[in-house]
Amino acid sequence: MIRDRCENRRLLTRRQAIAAGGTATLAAFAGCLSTNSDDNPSEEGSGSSDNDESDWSGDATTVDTDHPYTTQPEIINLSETDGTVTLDTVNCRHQLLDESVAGGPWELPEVWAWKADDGDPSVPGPILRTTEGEDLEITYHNSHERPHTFHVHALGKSWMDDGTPTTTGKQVNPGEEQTYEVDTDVPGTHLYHCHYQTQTHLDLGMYGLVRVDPKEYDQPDKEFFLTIKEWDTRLSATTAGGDVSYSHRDRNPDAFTMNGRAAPYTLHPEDGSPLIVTEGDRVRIHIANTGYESHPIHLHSHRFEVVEKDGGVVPPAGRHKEDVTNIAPAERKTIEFVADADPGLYPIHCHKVHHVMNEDSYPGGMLTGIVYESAMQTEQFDELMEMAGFDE
Ligand SMILES: [Cu+2]
Repeated sequence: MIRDRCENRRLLTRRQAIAAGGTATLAAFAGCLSTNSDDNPSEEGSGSSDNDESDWSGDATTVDTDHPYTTQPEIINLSETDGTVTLDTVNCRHQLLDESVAGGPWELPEVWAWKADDGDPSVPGPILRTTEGEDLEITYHNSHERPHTFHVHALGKSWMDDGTPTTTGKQVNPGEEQTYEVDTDVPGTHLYHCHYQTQTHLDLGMYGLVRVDPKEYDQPDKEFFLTIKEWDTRLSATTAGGDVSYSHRDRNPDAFTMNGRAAPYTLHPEDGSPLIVTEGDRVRIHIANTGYESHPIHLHSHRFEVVEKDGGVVPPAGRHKEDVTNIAPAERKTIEFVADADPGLYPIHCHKVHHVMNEDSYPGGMLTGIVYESAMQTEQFDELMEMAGFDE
């Protein structure tokens, strides 16, 4: 009976559910999965070998927690703080889609979100921005209930600051802290993440970017960060205490995000990350893949060049115009183009097109848009904003 109720839940969008029965309907559905479990199979990563999913509706939204919601990632200018920042981890819920939008799953009931200093936790974590040559002191103060570490790609550091317990024997236990001294010897866009039980901790949202601008950075007219990732929402559901088994060997993504949101929520001007440009702008997008699968990113009607990859500058002789570039897990590519198309609205999306879906609903998932300012007065833009759940 419980199962039937959950399956019914899947047939309704939340908007329909509210229309049909108001909050009482939602409350009835909220109890579909147990929220009590002392045993958390996700921590050691192997999960349960008994993959009986008979009670699982496939919708992580049906697991309830009262964690606070994540916010949008902030960009922290470390040049203004002498290179210091204190990071921590907070249990949060994370909204993939605005609840008025059709499709699903709508939210991850538990993520482990980075926060910086007095800021709010976010997935991806805060973007730590600095300039080449300004050394960093990144303190990880752990007030979460699990051990974690701070590990950053590409940048120089001593062995004990690599944040990798397997080789350093060091982790930051609950209540402890460690300061990681990191050089900014490699300009570029770099990934940071927790390296404790990485298969689980990274996949629960413990990732973010460090951006090191070269000393003489040729700032473009418009610059965006796009962190792409696919999710198997069962991991979040089981971590939140839902009655679902999950195995890393059986990871089967059902949510696809850009900067933590699924389309059309990605197009929401405040909660998403539409790329708003003016005709003639020189535009750079720093794309990073924090998932475990590759994602070929395609731009409509613009041809770009890959100008940086993993902290290396692509020499001009190696650049060429293209419209799709594959981004492997942990890879970072900076692409550059001129906003010289017919001013309008143009998708940018993963071309594994089944990643451009929210469950069975297309379009969704790993998609956002290039929006020309001059096209924002059109009815097409109004429709897009309505789809994105933005009604002001
Ligand atoms: Cu961790």
